[in-house]
Amino acid sequence: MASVPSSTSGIHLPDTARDLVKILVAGPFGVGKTTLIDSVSEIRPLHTEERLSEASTTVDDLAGVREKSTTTVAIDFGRISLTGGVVLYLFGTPGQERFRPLWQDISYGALGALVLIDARRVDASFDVLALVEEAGLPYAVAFNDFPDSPRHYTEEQLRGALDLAPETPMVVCDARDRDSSIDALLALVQHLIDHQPPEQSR
Ligand SMILES: Nc1nc2c(ncn2[C@@H]2O[C@H](COP(=O)(O)OP(=O)(O)OP(=O)(O)O)[C@@H](O)[C@H]2O)c(=O)[nH]1
Ligand SMILES: [Mg+2]
Repeated sequence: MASVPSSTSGIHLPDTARDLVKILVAGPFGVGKTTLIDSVSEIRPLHTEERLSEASTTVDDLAGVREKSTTTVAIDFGRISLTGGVVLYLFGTPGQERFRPLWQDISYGALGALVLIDARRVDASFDVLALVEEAGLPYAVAFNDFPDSPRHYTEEQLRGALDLAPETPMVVCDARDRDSSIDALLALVQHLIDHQPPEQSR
């Protein structure tokens, strides 16, 4: 199982880098994608944040994310090196529907996706899950834990609500916490290793 070396800093790739993997961090508006990439990236992350304006309130659904003041308008980008020479290049997708035309370009060449979910508004994730499935990307889902997230649902109920395949990893994370976010990415990496197509198996 991959893990993270104790020291991962600096802009240069470690000499041990062997497998460079593009990963999408996807999810609906305001679920914590930018926050997760910020918390795990060993390089200064690239963000394309713009302030939410009055004008956007008629276009963007702010339900559940009232306190949000900025939004990603193109991509987030970060990098994290794991042990065993695996380096993840993290591409955060914009959450808002009006930026969907960017999706095909951003997802090009990705090996998998970590789909962040907000348990307070699970239905907001359906579009993104459909996009990831249409793209044929293997994925893991991570419930980003907000203080008022409902805690009474069973794993079975959550899997049922999202219509997840039994093998799809489902974890809970706190996108603000590096270790917790890395654990979510590791669940995805393990899934990719376990389900890689036969021709890529070594
Ligand atoms: N309590 C709590 N707040 C969080 C967590 N993750 C993100 N936030 C807050 O939620 C807000 C949304 O986070 P972002 O990271 O901007 O969300 P996003 O998915 O990138 O949003 P868009 O790019 O606009 O789609 C921010 O104010 C974060 O500080 C979390 O795990 N717990
Ligand atoms: Mg964002």
